[in-house]
Amino acid sequence: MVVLMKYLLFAILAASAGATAARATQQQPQVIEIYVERFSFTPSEFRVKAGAPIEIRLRSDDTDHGFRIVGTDVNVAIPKRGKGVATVTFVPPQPGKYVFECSKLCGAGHSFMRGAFIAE
Ligand SMILES: [Cu+2]
Repeated sequence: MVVLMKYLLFAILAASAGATAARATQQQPQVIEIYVERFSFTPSEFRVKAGAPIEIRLRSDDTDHGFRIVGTDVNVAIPKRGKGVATVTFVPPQPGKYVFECSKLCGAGHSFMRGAFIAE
């Protein structure tokens, strides 16, 4: 049942991405929606598949932020609340832990704005 729920959730997210296929295929990225605010990412931890594309959609709930995956060239600006969504497409090349952090100075707690995802 849990597996079915996860599948349904993925199908809904894929549909919202404009995908026409109702069934998940290997080409369709796993979509992760992240809410960003001083001074956290929500969710700040999640799991993905190594070697498969992921699409991370970042939405700010307050000011400008940034999103950088440490050790990669991924670094995007996240516009302030109501000004749009930043989208990152990324393929984790190998299993492991990928740390991400805010790359735009956004206040006193900026350096604590971190998270990580596990590729397995
Ligand atoms: Cu910041």
